[in-house]
Amino acid sequence: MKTLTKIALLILLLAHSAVYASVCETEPFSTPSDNSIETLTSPTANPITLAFDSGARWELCWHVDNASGLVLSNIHYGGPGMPLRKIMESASIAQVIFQYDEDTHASHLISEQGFGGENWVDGAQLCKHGEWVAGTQHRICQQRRELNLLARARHYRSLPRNEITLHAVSKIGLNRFQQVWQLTEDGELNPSLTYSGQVSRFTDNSSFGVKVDDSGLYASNATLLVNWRLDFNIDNSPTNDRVDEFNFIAENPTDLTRKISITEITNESFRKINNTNFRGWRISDQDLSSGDNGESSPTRIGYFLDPQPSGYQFTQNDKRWTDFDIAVTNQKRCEKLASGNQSINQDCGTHLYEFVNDEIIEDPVLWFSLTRHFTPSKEDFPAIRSNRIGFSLIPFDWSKSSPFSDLAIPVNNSAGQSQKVQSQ
Ligand SMILES: [Ca+2]
Ligand SMILES: [Ca+2]
Ligand SMILES: [Ca+2]
Repeated sequence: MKTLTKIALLILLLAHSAVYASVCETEPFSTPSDNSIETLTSPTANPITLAFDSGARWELCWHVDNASGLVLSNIHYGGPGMPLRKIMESASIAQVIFQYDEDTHASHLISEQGFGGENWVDGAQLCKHGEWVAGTQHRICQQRRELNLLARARHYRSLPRNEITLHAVSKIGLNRFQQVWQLTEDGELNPSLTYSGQVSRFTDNSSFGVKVDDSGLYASNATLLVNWRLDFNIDNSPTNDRVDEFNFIAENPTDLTRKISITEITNESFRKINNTNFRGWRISDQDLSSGDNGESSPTRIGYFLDPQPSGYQFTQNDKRWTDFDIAVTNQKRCEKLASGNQSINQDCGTHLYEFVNDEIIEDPVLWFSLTRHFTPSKEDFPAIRSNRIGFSLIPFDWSKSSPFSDLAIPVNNSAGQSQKVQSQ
């Protein structure tokens, strides 16, 4: 009976994979226009399955866009014994703003230069600890590693938690940018960008740089803002997704307990982080509950955006969207870049401040920014040490109990042997 069930499951999975592969044939993320970044051929999305021994797996598509570099699309996750469920339509970097402390002008790297095209690095030396994943036009690097523990209990062997990371590198001048997407076994998705390279800018003003040699000049400090565009589409039903802001409020400073305040964001808006209230944002499907008593349960399947690493602010007079940490917009196909959007879509708005115009949100898109200030150091000179900027997207009420609990292995102390727990 068990064998028959396994065969039926295998057939279902194979049928699903066949359907899934064709879903990757999506249209290009950005369309070439007269003043666009040079486009030779349209990118084609490539399917990829990332499977863990536990049965958990991710399925998604990837392609290289001239502006954003690596773009993930049609992202699905399923825990052990759980069906694959769609999470996002697409996820990508929507802008990287780079500014030296002494400059008044900032470079908008994604719209002005792009992470794809000539700046994409397909070099063989970049996947030393992983394996290449070949696409139709480019390849990316995939790495696996054990993180921490999924489950630990007395008399049970600890269950390790694994992750698979996708890596893509772009170079602009002497600056090196590595996009990393960490996809964990238990459904967490952690986007990040690592900046490194070589010092290429010096100043004679000690207020704006660091002394790294005897030249009398200072290696310049700079600020980097990264904005990610996350078009959630939970369970492949985009118009019933909603965004809520969470605040954890202590009524007075000496309180050890905090009340949760949840407010729906119904119209396009900008929001800021609030470290005091541990503010975060959840996107969830209004009709989908993981419990059997879905009708009475107030919780819905979703993802929580934890902005905890945020803490710096990038301020520019003419780019007011950078004053905020997150924007929520109603999905529009032509709104792809947080600024300089007209370089790839001429008939669309230019930047986020134009996209956010109080529309009612039917199909939400999150735009999340993180900013870091960095200073070169004498120890690393002439290199710039790696600066990682990243955050977490955490599954929220995705299942009514841990899908990993049946996988724990009890240890038989007397015989010193172990035996797998049968879940059936
Ligand atoms: Ca939905
Ligand atoms: Ca709008
Ligand atoms: Ca959406």
